[in-house]
Amino acid sequence: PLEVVTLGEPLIQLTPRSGVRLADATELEIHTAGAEANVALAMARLGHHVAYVGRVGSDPFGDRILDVLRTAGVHTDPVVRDQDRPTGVYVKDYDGGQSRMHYYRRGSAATRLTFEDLRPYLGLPRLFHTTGVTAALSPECLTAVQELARHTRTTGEALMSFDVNYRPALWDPSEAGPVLLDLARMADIVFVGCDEAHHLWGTAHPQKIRALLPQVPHLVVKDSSSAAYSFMNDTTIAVPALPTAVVEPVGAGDAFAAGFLSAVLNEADHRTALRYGHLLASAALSSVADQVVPPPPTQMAAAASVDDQTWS
Ligand code: KDG
Repeated sequence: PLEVVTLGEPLIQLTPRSGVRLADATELEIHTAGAEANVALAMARLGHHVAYVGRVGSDPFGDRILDVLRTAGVHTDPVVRDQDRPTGVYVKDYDGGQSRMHYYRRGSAATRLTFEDLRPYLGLPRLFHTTGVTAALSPECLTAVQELARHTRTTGEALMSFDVNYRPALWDPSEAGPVLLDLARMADIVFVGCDEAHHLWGTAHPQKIRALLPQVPHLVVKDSSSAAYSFMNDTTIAVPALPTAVVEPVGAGDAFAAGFLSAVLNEADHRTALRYGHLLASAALSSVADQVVPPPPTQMAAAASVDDQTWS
């Protein structure tokens, strides 16, 4: 049976060779990306039954994305192929040692996403997952995310997982702040980074972020490389991040969400869920690709079950 449905815009990612500036590059590698697609792939690779809802163009980039998702075992039947609009693209630049993202996605196929695209899957999964990236793409996309949140809230038939995922290139904090706060308040599981909470809501303090989202059944606050906090009812748990030599950070948040949600679906406790998140984030940080190849489930389980001293 279907466990997870993710909603979003899958992207083609073009990347120069590591360390080469885009302005000097003569070759670009092609990868697939997109926050929700990254979560879908990682969860399918962890053995979950996952479906992806989104839109791509009727172009070779769209073919490629569907091929990558299907090869990983993600169901893609309701992905709409738009005849007129292209698949979204982003280009990663290595400038001065830092990677920067340049979007070529305005007016892409996915900007026409609607709640109707989700219709074939209503009532089926245990969990829906989407992010603030999708909410930022167009008024139609924002409505689709809001309707999904309302649907899960009123029917109670599935959990809604929402990663705040603020992208400054897509909208200003003054516009995004209240919209993303409202969406987070409607979700059952929320992921937010301290840095993005600071940009959006003026606080990077985990307890103060909790005070903004007091009713969220399961709030996860990530303090970049130091720790992640889980707030559930009156309980707070903090788990330190794994020391990792960072090759490239993009995709680590999606990997964290995938690991955490996998543990939730397996009915693991919070500490284990945070550890699964860190384990996958660490794998993503160690690679230039946005999409993570998780360690085999038995290895994950063994790594997550060590005692506190061994973990930190
Ligand atoms: O979280 C990683 C994503 O940021 C990346 O894959 C591209 O989806 C993307 C976005 O919109 O930024």
